[in-house]
Amino acid sequence: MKTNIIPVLYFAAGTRSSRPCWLLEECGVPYDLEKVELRKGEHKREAYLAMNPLGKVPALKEADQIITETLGICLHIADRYGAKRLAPEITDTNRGAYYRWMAFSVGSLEAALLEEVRRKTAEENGEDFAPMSRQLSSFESVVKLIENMLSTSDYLLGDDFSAADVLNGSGMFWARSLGLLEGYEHVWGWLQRLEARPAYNRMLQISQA
Ligand SMILES: N[C@@H](CCC(=O)N[C@@H](CS)C(=O)NCC(=O)O)C(=O)O
Repeated sequence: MKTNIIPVLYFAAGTRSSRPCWLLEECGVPYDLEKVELRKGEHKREAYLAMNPLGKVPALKEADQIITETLGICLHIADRYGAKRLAPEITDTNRGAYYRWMAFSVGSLEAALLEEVRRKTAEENGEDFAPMSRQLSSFESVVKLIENMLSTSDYLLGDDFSAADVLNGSGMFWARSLGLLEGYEHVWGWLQRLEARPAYNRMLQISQA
């Protein structure tokens, strides 16, 4: 088994790639960062499409293994490099809750947020808003669930920070920038705790470099 492989993160600032970047910084392990210039269309060139045929960032390369999809990459990083600090162990009673919140970040939070972005765009263009699907949870129901969760604990899994805070927190930073978090004091407090983390700030510096 290969043990000393340095992962390479394909990254573009201001995108979902900030999530695995933040997580790698939390792990404190060596990794290489390959910046992908979206404006130059580098993610649509043959070399990149060979890694991710969808032409999207992020992607993670480890020797011959390529992982795409932010959630998949983050699940991998937390288990592989997190030294048991970013994900409860498989036998831990919190592992089920961890899976729930990791999946929630994409299946519920991100889906609801994308609907809010569509709603805002329709409003700005003076168009009627037609929901993508009635099956999606509303952003209000999603944020209320997180607000309720955080009224009794500092982080989504309780006292301990985990990769679930990175994924859901990143979504909520976006929601805050859209003005969707007024009145959710526990979510605001949690985001402030996340913003105070040195690894989060290193990720921001990397994004601005
Ligand atoms: N489901 C994918 C979505 C990735 C995605 O949409 N990435 C965006 C940036 S946040 C992208 O690469 N956009 C460039 C484009 O579509 O041309 C994931 O979670 O990784």
